[in-house]
Amino acid sequence: MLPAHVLGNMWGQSWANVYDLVFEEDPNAVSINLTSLIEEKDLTEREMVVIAEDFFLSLGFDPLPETFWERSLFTKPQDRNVVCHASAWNLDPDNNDLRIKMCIEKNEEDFITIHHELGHIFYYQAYNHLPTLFQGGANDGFHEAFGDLLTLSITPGYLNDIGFISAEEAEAAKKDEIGLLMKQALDGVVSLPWTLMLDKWRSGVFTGEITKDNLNSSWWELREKYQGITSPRSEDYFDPGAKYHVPANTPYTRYYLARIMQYQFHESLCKEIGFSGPLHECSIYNNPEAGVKIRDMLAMGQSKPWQDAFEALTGERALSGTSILNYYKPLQEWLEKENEGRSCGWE
Ligand code: X8Z
Ligand code: ZN
Repeated sequence: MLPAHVLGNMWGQSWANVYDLVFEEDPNAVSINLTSLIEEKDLTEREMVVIAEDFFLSLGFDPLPETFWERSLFTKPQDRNVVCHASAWNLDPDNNDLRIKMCIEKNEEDFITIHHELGHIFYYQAYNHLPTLFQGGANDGFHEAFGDLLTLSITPGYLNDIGFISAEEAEAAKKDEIGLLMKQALDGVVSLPWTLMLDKWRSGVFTGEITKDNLNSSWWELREKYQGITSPRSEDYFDPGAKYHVPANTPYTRYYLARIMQYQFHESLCKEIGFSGPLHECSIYNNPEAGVKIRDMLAMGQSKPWQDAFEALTGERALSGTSILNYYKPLQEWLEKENEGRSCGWE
C-alpha cells in the first residue's frame, strides 16, 4: 500500500500532484502545466473566475449577475477566519443572489475547482424560475457533475482557443496522449474508491456497526481496502474529522455519482456534436448545440425523476462505467503493456 502522506493531497483523494514523480515523460514531449500558465499570465483570482465564466457563456448561458462579482469571496481574508472549503450559494433565488466562497490559490487544482463551483451557480441560475420545491439538482450527483463535465473539455485545443498556448504547442501536447490521460486519471480514477469509501464509513457510524472505539481504525481499514493507501503513523487520531464533509455533515456519495455521470455526459455530448476522435481530445467549448442540451437538462431542476433528466442529455436512463473506460482506453492499454509480467495490487 502507498503511505498516504506522499501523495500530494492531504486525503490522498487526488494524486495529480505527484504526476511528475510517477510518470516519466518522453523528453521531447510538450506537456501542459496549467499552474505555470496561470503564473506566466500573472492572472488574478478574479480573472481565473472570469475565464471559467467565459466557458459557460460560450455555451450560451446567461452571464452572472453583477451581485455575484460584488458579493462572492475569492481570496482568503487577512483579518478574520473563514471556512476556506470552496462552496457555491443560492442565497435568494427570487433575486438571483448567487455567490461563491473560496480562498482561491493560483494553481491548476483551484482553476478546476472554480469550474466546479460555477457549475453549481449556473445550475441554480437555470432552475431558479421553477417553484421552490423544484429548485434542486435532478439528484445530488447532478449538482456535483456539471462543472466537472466542463473541465473534461479543458483540452490543448481549448487552451489554444482561449490564447493560453499556441497552435503548435497544442498540436505537440496532443501527441503526449498517455501523459494527458495519466494526469487526468490520477484525479478522475483515483477519486472513485475514495468517494465510495467515505459514506461507507459514515453509514457504518450511523448503523452502529462502527463504534466510538473504532472510529479511526475502521476509517483506515476502508482506506486500505478501497484506496490502497495506508496511514503513515501509528498514533490513534480521529482522521475522518479532518475531511470537511464529515464534521459538516455533507453527503459524499454525490461525488461518486458525479465522477461516473460526468463521463457519460461528456461522451454523449461529444457524439451529439459530431466529434469522432478520442474522447479526451473532445471539447464542447463554444458549442451552442451542446449548450442547449445541457441547459434543457439543468432547467428541469428536480421537477422530474432524475432518470428523465439523465435521458434528456444522454438518451440513457442508468449509470454506467462504460464511458470512463472508453475515455481512458488508450491509457489502460498502455498500462497493461507497461505492467506485463508484474503483479499489481495490494494486500
Ligand atoms: O467539496 C467539494 C467541492 C465543493 S461541493 C469543492 N468537492 C469534493 C472534495 O473537495 O472533497 C469537489 C470534489 C470532491
Ligand atoms: Zn460541489
